[in-house]
Amino acid sequence: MKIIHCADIHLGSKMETNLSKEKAKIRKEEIFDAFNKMIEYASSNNIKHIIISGDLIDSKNVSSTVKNKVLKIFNKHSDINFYYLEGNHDAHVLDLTDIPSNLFVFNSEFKKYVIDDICIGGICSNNTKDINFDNDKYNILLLHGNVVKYNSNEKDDIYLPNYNGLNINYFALGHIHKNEVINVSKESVAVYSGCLEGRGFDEAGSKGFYVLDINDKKLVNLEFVNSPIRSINIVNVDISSAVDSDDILKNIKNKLNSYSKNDLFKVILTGEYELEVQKNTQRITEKLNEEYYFVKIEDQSKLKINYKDYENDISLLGEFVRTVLDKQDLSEGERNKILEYGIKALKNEDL
Ligand SMILES: [Mn+2]
Repeated sequence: MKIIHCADIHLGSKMETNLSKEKAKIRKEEIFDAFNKMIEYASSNNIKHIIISGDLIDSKNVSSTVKNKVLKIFNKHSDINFYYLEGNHDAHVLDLTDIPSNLFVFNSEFKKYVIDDICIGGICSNNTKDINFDNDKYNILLLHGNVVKYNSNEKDDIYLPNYNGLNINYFALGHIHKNEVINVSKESVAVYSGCLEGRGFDEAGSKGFYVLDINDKKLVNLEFVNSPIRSINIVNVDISSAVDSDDILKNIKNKLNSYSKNDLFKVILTGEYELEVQKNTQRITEKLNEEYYFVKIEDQSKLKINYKDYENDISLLGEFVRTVLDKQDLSEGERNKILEYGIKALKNEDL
């Protein structure tokens, strides 16, 4: 039997960091699209059970339109069962007095549902004392929190050795937005599905859900389906060889060539550039945004200065460079900017 495991969808999330109001609105819809796309995947692959390990909804402050839209999705797919654990963002957000019959909710008390030889249980806390699984089933436990290396009393911390002996075969985890598989023992695995769609550059990389294939009480296959509507990418571009701004733009475009124009990018400029390179990151950003859905540039490149050239230079330029290099309270970025502008000004070059 196949089961989907997802988490941290954050429906209703505002998506306003980085993006314009119009784009944020579209991205907000696209989070729903990603959720619907996963359910479509389930439908077309005849998968009847979907686990949602918390933070389905972004916050308790989402509009009732968002909440109704979520319930409508469950109602629409009445042939699929949804096992939903409330997370730290969406505790008590859905009105549980009138929920669809195919939605099974876990909150503060341990509950479990049996499907043939598989049992799906869940609890909102790291309290283990009420967890009771039979040892003749393949047992899945939904939890929402941080897997930690040392035992801790923090309510969001999950210390896996505390679950030893409870017959758990699959920890369906949520809370960490990056997908990860943690091998616990020969019979047990802990899995973070990560979120379905990256919401910012701290959520770059592959995004999607896991498909568990359980046969005869064994996990015979675990597949990650990477399926974001738009992927979020952080791309390093070394500009050391660039001779001017157009050249930098060309270097970036070459690097972005292998990605979709519909994606979001943070381009990090690295390397050392010559003083003569007129690096206009604002213009480069504008040009890239004409072609790609969203690009922002983080400039970590450095002005190439041969400090030896100025060591014994008694000119004003030499004095200036030495003074700036001696200033201990400047950050690397500030130092570069001051050196660049100062040297150009003193050499009568365009700023
Ligand atoms: Mn969370």
